[in-house]
Amino acid sequence: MSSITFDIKESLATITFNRPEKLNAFDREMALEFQAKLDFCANSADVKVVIITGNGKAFSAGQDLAAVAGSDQPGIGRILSELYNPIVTKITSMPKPVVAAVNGVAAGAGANIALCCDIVVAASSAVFIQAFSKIGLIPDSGGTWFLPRLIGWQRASALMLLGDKVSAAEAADMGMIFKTYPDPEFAASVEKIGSTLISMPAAGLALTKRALQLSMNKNLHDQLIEEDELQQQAAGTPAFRESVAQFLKRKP
Ligand code: T3D
Repeated sequence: MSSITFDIKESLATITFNRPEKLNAFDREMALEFQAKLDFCANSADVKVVIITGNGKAFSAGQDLAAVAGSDQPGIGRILSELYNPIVTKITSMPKPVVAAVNGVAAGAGANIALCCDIVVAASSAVFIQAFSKIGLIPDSGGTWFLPRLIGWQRASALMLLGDKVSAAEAADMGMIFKTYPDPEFAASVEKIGSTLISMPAAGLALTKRALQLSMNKNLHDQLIEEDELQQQAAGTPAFRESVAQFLKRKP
């Protein structure tokens, strides 16, 4: 059975982590397969929006700790450069919205892969754990970059040092994620987010993602220049002209 399942419906691609008996922990094969699916989504004209989720009761418990103890595994540095860093880069550089639909526990790299996505939503029973400190590691997969920017340095520092469990509701309250939905409504709510994104002009979404990412490292003056440049690109698309024409045709 494949450790990743993949499905495309009406331009909405769903990548599902599929090692439920291991809480969707990543071994090397799963991480490489995930990378391949992200590459496909980035390059395929059939995909406008990507949803990442997990099968079973977990989103992902991060690195498979049993696999990392094996003698044929690369060292930690190589695990990051070969497996996790490319995943984060592929998600953040993909010119399409990527939604993390966190259906259950998200720990370690599993949590931080969710947090690098463009929209992060969670089922109410989900929890987020910066599990690294408990096993003597530092948070990786972009966690030290994203988490302080999402929730502020102090809360990020405390969560990363203590390794506390954060409920979906707490995560939403502190701005770590966008929203939480009751478990029974989760799948339908994620589908609605997907269909809303699909219905919108793709180039504008891609340029919005780019603008937000650029803003992370720029002052206001430089960001205004970036907005000017990106808005010119957006305004030059047929989708913009068609959408404005449609709007102006609306009946009062
Ligand atoms: O070299 C490097 O490692 C660098 C890269 C690091 C990236 C990382 O992600 S490091 C962080 C790795 N992840 C963790 O430390 C989390 C470990 N897991 C847990 O703390 C707990 O499992 C959870 C809090 C996530 C969930 O707890 P619970 O009580 O709901 O489930 P459980 O009973 O602990 O786990 C269920 C099964 O999944 C169990 O297997 P079994 O006993 O039924 O056969 C457990 O061993 C397995 N499992 C859970 N997490 C992992 C795992 N197996 C391998 N690796 C895991 N990370």
